[in-house]
Amino acid sequence: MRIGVLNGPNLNLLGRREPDHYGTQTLAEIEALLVERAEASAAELTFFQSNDEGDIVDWVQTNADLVDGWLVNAAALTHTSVALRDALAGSDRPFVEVHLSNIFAREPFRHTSLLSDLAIGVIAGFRASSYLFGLEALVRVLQGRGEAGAGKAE
Ligand code: CA2
Repeated sequence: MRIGVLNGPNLNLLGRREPDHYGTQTLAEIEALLVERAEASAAELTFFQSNDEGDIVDWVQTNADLVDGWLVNAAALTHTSVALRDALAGSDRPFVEVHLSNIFAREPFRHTSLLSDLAIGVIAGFRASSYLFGLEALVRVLQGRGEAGAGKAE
């Protein structure tokens, strides 16, 4: 099983600023935790982070046929990007949307996600653990062991 792990703009800065919202772990540390967890499920992870919306859309298009599903923290693009929404929908692969912070406890503009109704599920607010919970949920669904809301991208 292969899973694409996508991180959007500014997440390369994790661990250096805004720990109250995003925790203290760096993106590299979170990726290492995910690799460790994925090994137990015999899942292979492919990581990508970019600050560029076009590069992210290109990466989804290029990898769609190579992965079974996506773990997505689109960061600010969550709230703005029809292009990423369309790319994920077009990939025909299920995805779990994750957020470090609880976006519903923050500014109103973060309460709207252009991705959530396509996702098989959404996990927000558990800092780095959101990724681990998201991976666990995605693996269970891909293995046919878990139930999920019918994500329209599936
Ligand atoms: O809570 C999340 O995971 C977010 O996706 C993070 C995004 C934010 O725009 C979303 O509303 C919620 C922002 C990521 C920015 O990350 C930084 C990390 C350290 C320093 C500055 C920004």
